[in-house]
Amino acid sequence: MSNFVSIAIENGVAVVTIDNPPVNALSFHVRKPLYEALTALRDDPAAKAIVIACAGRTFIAGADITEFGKPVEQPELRAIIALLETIAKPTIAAIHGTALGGGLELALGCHFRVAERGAKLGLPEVKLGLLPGGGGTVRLPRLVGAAKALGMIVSGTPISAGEAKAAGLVDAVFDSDLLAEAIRFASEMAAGGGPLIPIRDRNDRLAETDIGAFDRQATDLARTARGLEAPLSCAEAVRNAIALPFDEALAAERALFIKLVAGDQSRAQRHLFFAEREAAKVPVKDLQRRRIARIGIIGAGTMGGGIAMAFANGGFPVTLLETSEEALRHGLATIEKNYAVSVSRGSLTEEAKQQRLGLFKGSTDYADLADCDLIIEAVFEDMAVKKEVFGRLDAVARPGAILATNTSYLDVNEIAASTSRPQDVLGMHFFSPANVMKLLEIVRADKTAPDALATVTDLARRIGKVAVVVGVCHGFVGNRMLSARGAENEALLLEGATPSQVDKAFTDFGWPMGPFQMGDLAGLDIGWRNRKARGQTAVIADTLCEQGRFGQKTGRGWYRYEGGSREPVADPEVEALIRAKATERGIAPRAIDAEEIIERTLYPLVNEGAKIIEERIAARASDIDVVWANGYGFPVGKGGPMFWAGLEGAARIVERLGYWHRQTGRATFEPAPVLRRFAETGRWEAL
Ligand code: T1G
Repeated sequence: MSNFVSIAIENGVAVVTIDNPPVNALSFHVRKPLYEALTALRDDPAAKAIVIACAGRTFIAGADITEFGKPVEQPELRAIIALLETIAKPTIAAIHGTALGGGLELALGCHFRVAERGAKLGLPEVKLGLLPGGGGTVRLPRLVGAAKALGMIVSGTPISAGEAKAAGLVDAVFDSDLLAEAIRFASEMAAGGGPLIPIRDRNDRLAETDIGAFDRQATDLARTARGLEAPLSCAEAVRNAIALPFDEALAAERALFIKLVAGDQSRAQRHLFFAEREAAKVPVKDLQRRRIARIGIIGAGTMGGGIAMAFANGGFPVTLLETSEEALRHGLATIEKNYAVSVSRGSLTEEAKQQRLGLFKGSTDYADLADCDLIIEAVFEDMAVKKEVFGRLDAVARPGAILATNTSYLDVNEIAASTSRPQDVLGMHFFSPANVMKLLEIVRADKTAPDALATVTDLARRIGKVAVVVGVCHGFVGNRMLSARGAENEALLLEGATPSQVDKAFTDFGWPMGPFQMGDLAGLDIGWRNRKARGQTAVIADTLCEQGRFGQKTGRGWYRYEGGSREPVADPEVEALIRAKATERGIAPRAIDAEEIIERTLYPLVNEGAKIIEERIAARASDIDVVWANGYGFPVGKGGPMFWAGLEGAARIVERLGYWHRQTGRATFEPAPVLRRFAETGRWEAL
């Protein structure tokens, strides 16, 4: 057969094994021999039943995403599934690991699906800006019902083998020895397991559909799309499965897929898929990782507690250190309360909660950190305090332990210099809430050892984080660019825009919320404290803080929040304050449109990213996209600021930045050389 597909027939059962590491993607070099194997077995009397299985760690994880955008090589996946449905002998998919996308669609072409207990099954195409293009939107509803199928396809979230069995997606779940059990199942089916009805011919589950409920569900899901086309197309395709004959619905699915796969949004989301994986790769090859068994966290406040939970969630024992028994007790109580909330919401079992709480050990004595392999401080954001902590760590931590600071902008080189082991020191900048937010900026200091960096980068994935290695500068990548994005915010208000207009320009762009609503959510006092520490002012925000208007937590900030609601309401008092400050500065208000707001906020964002590439603070432009898509809500359908610069047109960005630079003289608008180079070559690269 081929290196990627093999056949073995034993006791009348043919086993077709796919072996295409690392995830058995349905690349062309798999599809062709697979099609040939199934054609041969369809006509081979020695084969009474056919099992499709995979070697390696997982069943087929989908179509080969690297093939999208290139000429399609026959046979396509759809032809293989159509062939499967002509086979008049039992066909069984034996699923382990993850059956995703085209992998699950291939399994839906079989008469039966069996899975190992730990397997997961899903159609995550929507996360790539696509919809299932191998018949999944038409077959899955016929097996599990339209409502369940709609939820799975629009969310893209896989389900467990147990849930799949309960939903009718798999016919049997085995605790061990999947292949032997699958062969046994196939023999039973061949011996007389009842009629072999392809899913395309099963309509009973569809007939049960409550169309009104379905349409309400689809409408609710559409609200979460936030400008993304794929979720809407997914819902339309499943609706077609209900309303149209099978082949018409299949053709409609194909048309929707062709449109999405060629669109900018899917290109952007596929860019982010590979960018996240690229960001996690440390350039130094064959590095021995350090052994990490126990984690030490210094500080049990909001950040320290969240970081501790992130590691406990990943199964790591955690020693949590505080300065006093009272602070420690409060920190541990907060962690327990957070887990209790997850249990009450049904996202965590009581057993899992107890198991995770069992991983915590509290202490107020630094000596108790001596057996920790990675120690992360999350103490007050003050250099003197950080240096004192690292000085004490240097004295108690075992040789080779990695010492990490959670600082969000302080100089990690300076912190490392306060120890005798700078090679073991790096930054791990988590984003609050640290047990939820996926982004982790790993700060590579000048003397950080490559193996320490690689160890922490691998560890990040084990606790479900998206890691990006960044260099040392004020604010690293994310916060530094956030400052550039916000530099014009008050100028826009003084010149005539309202907070609501600015925020609407952002949400219309696809952001979850705009800068002023975000400030009210985070608390305006945080920025106020940082500005005072750095001797900076913000004429309007400082006045709001002086009036005690810190945002949602005080019921008033840029907006009013009535009766404890989180819904922002425009506040005439704030608009009067803005006008008064403008009048003091002789600024006459003028109409400011959304295009100008985007030019004066997001173009400087891109420009700062170009400077970060120039200074080698980020190794790749795509790393910057990963930071912004995972840590700051940049719309995934636009691929991150640097990918979006290509969509927007870099030459236009350069020209408009130049205009605003001439208008205002402000440095954030001066086009960076790397940006100019990108406009000329289409490539982001340091000069
Ligand atoms: N195609 C090509 N490469 C893939 C791939 C895929 N589908 N999935 C993973 N890789 C690469 C990945 O880039 C990385 O490469 C390596 O495999 C390990 O991946 C017609 C249209 C399966 C849960 O969306 O979710 O089917 O960096 O680091 O953490 O309807 O990979 O080593 O060079 O992520 O163990 C739908 C995508 C496709 C699933 C494993 N399927 N993959 O996670 O490993 S579209 C998906 C994943 C489709 C049909 C439609 C995960 C994983 P490198 P990894 P992991």
